[in-house]
Amino acid sequence: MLQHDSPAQSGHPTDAPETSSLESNTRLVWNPFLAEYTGQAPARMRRMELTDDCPFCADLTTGRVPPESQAWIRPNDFPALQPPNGECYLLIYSADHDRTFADLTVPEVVRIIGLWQRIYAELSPRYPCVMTWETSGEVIGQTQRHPHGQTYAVAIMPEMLGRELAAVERAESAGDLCPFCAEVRAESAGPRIVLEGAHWVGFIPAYARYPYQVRLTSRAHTSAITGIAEGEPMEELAAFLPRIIRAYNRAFQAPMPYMLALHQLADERFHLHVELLPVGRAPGKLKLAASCEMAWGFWMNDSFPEVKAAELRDYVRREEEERVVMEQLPAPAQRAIAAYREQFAPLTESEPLTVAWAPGRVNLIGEHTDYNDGFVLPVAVDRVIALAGQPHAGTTSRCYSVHHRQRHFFRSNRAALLAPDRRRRTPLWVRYIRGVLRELVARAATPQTPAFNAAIVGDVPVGGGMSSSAALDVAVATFAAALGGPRLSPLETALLCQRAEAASAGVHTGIMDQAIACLARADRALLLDCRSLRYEYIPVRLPGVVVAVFDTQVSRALASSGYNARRQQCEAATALLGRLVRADDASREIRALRDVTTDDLARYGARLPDPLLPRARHVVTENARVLAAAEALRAGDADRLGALLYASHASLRDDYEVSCLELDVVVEIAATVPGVLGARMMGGGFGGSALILVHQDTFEGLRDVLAAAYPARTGKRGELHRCQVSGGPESRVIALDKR
Ligand code: GAF
Repeated sequence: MLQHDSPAQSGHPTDAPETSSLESNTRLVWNPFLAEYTGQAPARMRRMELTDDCPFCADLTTGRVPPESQAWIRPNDFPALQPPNGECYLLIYSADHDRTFADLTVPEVVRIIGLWQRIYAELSPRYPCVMTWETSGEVIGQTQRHPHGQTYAVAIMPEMLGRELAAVERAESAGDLCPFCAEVRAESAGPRIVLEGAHWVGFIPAYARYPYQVRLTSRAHTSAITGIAEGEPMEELAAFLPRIIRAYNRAFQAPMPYMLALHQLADERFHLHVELLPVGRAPGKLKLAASCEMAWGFWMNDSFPEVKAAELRDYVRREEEERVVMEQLPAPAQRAIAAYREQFAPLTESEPLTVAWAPGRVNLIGEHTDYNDGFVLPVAVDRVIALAGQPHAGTTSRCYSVHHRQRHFFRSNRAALLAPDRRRRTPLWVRYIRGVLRELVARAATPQTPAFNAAIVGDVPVGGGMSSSAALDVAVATFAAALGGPRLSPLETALLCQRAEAASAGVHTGIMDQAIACLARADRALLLDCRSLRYEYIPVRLPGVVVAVFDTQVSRALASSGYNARRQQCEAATALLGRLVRADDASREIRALRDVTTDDLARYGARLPDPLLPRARHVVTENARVLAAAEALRAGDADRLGALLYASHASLRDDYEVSCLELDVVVEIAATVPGVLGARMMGGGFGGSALILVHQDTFEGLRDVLAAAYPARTGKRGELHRCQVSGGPESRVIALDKR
């Protein structure tokens, strides 16, 4: 595994040669005054220092253990020690140049601990001391930023470990407990504790040299890292190490240079502990060693350990709380927070961060019925658009869209929002945001939304027929409310967002997308009467059935599609049918196609100019299908629901003519797969996504069939997603520390 020459033959560490030959690259020199060795290694002057060309990134094959892993052990090219005096190895932890030890997950640190064990097991039989460490920070001499640590196997006993061993020996001859075990007992639950668990105790020693110096000692008496059992003891260590470093970063509001060193010896009396030595003494105050420390070895701690331990405890607790909150957020909300941190001014503790999100939707059935005062049956899915940001006292709001990789700003005080946007090139996503804010300020006597900076991230495919624009609108309204702007009811919000979309994008949509984005509930479909805006939740109880969506990757924008044209055709059909019906029956009023029956179509349809009859027929039959689908859903009848989906697609394709080749192909292919219950195009049409109801056991098979057949027939790739029926918009105010 490890490459090395013959070990030192000299035996006892204190027998190490006082000097090795001058030809050697490294040597140990005895200091008779301080009774300690100094290493000398002139080759280290040639080390490559912090260049942009990372030598580790350049070679991520040599020394990989085990193969395919994300871990590498290599001999150090610029060793401080060579046999017989010692050996030096590099431990590279990640292929990702920009990660740090503090960013690593528990399983990743467990893997690193496995490396530490491996290298210790290899070297400890041949050397009295194996020093493993991990460091970060230029000021403490780290020459490569790529996440890595080192191990030195040394032929002598380093001074500090020698003294620690002597303490153990003194205790033993006095018949006392191991002093490390005694220290763990004394510190547990005491004022110097930073964090403690069932297996490890982290504290600032009473005699610490540095304000934030932490010792992490195992509760079980074991002399080296190889004594740490897999499972809980190892996982706790793996969780604690990065947690302490993250607490340092919080304390210093910046990545804090530190050294993380394993103290271990192949002597059963010794007690393994990890020393963490941050070199900062206070934020903005880096000091490696004061004069009295450098010149006399007399350390002067600038603080009391109890005070600093309380501080670190608090950072650890806050970090834990933040982690719990973060884990509960949808992935885009987490990414929006990260993007906000990257793109905007550093966070301060006094200004909490607000994050808000709203879902995309899958419409089970009821397409192009909403603007005809008809019925729809959508569900929200587990894909959202999220905004994360902070308010500020100015008048200019700044937004960064991760999807568009664009940053944009606009004046967001009342007067500026109410004035027309004269900038011709304002991107659509900004027009949506501004449009919602404008509608909010246009309402009389509502609280004002403060100006803000925010980052936007979503996983609702843009132009994918899952209503990303309504999700953005509703997320903005939810964000504004959380910042102190107007708090509206879900339906008021939906109507406001519908107006905003019409004004900012010029698309006169129905109310369905905004309504489901505002009103959604997990595991429920929304049966919405788009005339009265009365609604009913119907549980989606279809055991073993997956709601799948196939993104055709034909992007479409409502504005440029025939959406508005269809709407006008419906209005024209309504007007004509209204006149014809009332001529025969003055008591009837036809306000929208909702009021037309199939009998009316049979009787008057021939008098409608082309293409108004098929357009009206779609709406009339689709409304009936929605009500039938609601019944099927209530009864848990997935087959019936599936059949209605196919019928809806045929109607949208033939009568309403809003499908396209790709959508038809998906539905055709899906229909050939046993286990598929039904499929249809979804949303405005002309591209976007198709909905497929499929038995869970068939889902993967369907994916394979589509992956082969869809590209063959369309030349496009497409993608199948499984969706969860999820809840509506939410916001959180999170106290996040600056890092
Ligand atoms: C788009 C619109 F925004 C909705 O209002 C609805 O009309 C849908 O197309 C078609 O059913 O998503």
